[in-house]
Amino acid sequence: MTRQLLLASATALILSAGTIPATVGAQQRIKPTTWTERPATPPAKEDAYGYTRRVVDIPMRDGIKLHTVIAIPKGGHDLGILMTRTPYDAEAALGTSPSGYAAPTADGTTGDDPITEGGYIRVFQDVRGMHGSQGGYVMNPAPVGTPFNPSKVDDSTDTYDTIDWLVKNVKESNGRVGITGISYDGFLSLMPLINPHPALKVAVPMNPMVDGWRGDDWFHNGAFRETMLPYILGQEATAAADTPFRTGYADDYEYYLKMGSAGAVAKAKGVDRMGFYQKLVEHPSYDSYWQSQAMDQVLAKQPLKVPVMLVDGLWDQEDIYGAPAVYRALKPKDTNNDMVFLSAGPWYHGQEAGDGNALGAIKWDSDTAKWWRRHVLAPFLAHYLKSDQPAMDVAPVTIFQTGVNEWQRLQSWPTAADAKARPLYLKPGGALDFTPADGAGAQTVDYVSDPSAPVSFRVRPLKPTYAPGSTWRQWLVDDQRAVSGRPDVVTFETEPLTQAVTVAGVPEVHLTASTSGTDSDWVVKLIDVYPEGLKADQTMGGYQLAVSMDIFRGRYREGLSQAKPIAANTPLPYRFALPMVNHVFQPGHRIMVQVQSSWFPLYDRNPQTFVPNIFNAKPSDFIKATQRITVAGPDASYIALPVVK
Ligand code: PG9
Repeated sequence: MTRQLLLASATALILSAGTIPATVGAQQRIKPTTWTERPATPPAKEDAYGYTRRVVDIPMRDGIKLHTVIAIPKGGHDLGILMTRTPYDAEAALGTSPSGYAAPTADGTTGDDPITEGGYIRVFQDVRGMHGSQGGYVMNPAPVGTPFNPSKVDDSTDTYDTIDWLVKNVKESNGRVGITGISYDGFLSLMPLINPHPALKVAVPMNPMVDGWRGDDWFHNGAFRETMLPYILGQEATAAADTPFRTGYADDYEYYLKMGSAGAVAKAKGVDRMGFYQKLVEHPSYDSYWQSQAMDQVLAKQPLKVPVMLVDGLWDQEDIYGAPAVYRALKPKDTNNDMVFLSAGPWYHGQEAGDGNALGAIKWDSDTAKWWRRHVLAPFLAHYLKSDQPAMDVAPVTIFQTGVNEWQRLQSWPTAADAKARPLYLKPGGALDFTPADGAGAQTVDYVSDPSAPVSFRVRPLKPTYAPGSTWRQWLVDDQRAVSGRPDVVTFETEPLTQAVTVAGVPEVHLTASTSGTDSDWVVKLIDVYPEGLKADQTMGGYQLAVSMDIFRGRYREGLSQAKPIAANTPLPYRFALPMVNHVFQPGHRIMVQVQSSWFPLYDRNPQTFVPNIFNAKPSDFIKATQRITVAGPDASYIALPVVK
C-alpha cells in the first residue's frame, strides 16, 4: 500500500468515527498494546561479524562535518586503520559486508577476506556534499592551488583532517592508517598522497579515476562517453544520489540514436543543469582544466612519501588508463624500487574484489582475484598497517599474463629486456604481417561510416550500464565476431601463428587514413583470434578476443588541447596509444586488427562534419563519410606491438 492510500484510509476512519456506536467508540479508546517480542535496542548488524560500530561527524578545517562510520573488531586494540572515502554512501558500504570492501560473491565469500582476516579498524566516510556529509559536492574536485579549485579544501585536506581525528580519537588504533578504494574511491585514495598525513602508511588505489579526458570515465582521447550522462545526473542532482534517468527504451542504442547529440540527451533529462556537465561542455578539449587535475601529472610533482600499490584491471571498462599512468609517473622517483607497486589482473572494473575465475566467456583456470587478495593484497596491507610490520614477499610488479594464464612477479613493468616495438602492418586484402606490403605504391582499404547506423559497442539490445542483466562489465572481452561482418568494420588478420607471440607493454597505433568529412573518429582493436576445433573448449573456436582497443577523436590529430578540422580526402597520420597488454598469442591463433569509426552509444557519434562543439551538434551536421586506410607504401598503417619474443 502506498503512503497516500494509508493516509486516505486513516482519514476515512477518523471522519466516520462520529457515527459509530458508543460501545465501539469505547473499544477504540483502549491503550495501544505494547505486546512485542522485539527488544528496544536490537543487536547491531555488525555484531554478526564481531564489529562495534561508531558513527561520527568529523569536523574538517573549514568547520564542515563529514559523516564517518567506524567499525572496530570487538575487543581489539593496537589495530591498523583502513579507510575508504566515497561518494557512494558510507553507511550502505558497511551494510553489505563486514568490511564494506565488497559485496558477497557467488561462492558465498565476500572478497573482503584480506581486510576481515587482517583485523583492521574499517572506516568509511562520505565525501563532502554526499549522503550524510555536509558541504557542497563537486565531481572529482581539483586539488587546492590549481586554477579550478577556488576553495582551500579538497580530498587531500579532508583526508588529512580525518586521519588526524582518527589517530587522536580511536583509542583501539595503533596510529597506522591505510587508504584504499575502487574507482572514484580509487581517485580518493590517490588524493591524500598530496601532503600526506604522517600517519598515512600505505595507499592501495584500485582502478582509480586519474585522467578523465585521456582514457578514464569521461572521454577517451577526446571522444565523450555519452552513457555517463545518467551517472552525472544521479551523483549531482541530490546528496542521496537518487534521481532516476529513465528512457522508456529497452535498448540504449535506440534511445541515444533517436536523441541525436549528447547535448540533446542532457537537455531532455535535466543533466544540463548539473555543474559538472556544464564543465564538460566548456572543456571538450584537453585544456588546463583536465591537465591540472590529471592525478598522474599532479602526483609526479609531489615527493614520494607513502608506499602505494596501483591496482589495474586489464579489461577495466571504466578506468583502464589511470593505474598504469600513475605507475609510470611515480616509478622514476622510486629509486630503491620499494615504494611504488603495480598489480594488474585479468579483471573488469573492480573485479579484484569479487570472483576472478572468468571474465565473460574467458576462463582463467583459477580464481585470480582471490589469489591476488590472499598473496598480494593481504601481506601488503599487513606489512604497512600492523604494529609488528610482518615481512612481505610482494614483488614490485604482480601481473597476470593472459593467453597462458599465469601470474608473473616482476621487478619492473615493462621489464627492461622486453618491448621491442615491432611494426605489425595492415596490408591489402585484409592481411596483417610483421613485414610491410611489397611495392611502394600507396593502396587503401575503404569503408563508409554512416552516423545514422553507428557500430554498437556491445551486442544489442543494450541494457543501461548497471541495469539487471546488463553485460556492461564484460563488454571489453565480448566476441568481436558480433561486428566483424559489418561493411563499416574493416578487418586485417595474420596467418595462423606458427609460434607464440608474446606482447608486454603499450601497443601504439600508427594509422594513416583519410576521410571525406572534416572530422572523424578512429577505433582500433587488437584481437586474438582463437582457432576452430579447440580440443579443450570447442565453444571458444573462432572467438575474437580483443586484448586492447581504444578510440581517437580525429580533431585532436595535431594536438589534444585544441580541436581542428581535418583536411577532407587527405591521407593523414593518427598516432595514439592503446591500453597496456600482457598477452601471449598462442601458436595456431591469429592476430587481428579491426578499424571502425563509431563505438556507439558508449561514445557519442562524431558528426563527421567539423563543428566547434560536438555536444551541440545539430542533426544536419551528421553526414556519411568515406574512410580510406593506407595499407601499402611508405605511409602504410601499422601497430607498434611491444613484442617480447
Ligand atoms: N567509474 C566510476 C567513476 C569514477 C569517477 C568518476 C565518475 C565515475 C566509479 O566506478 O566510481
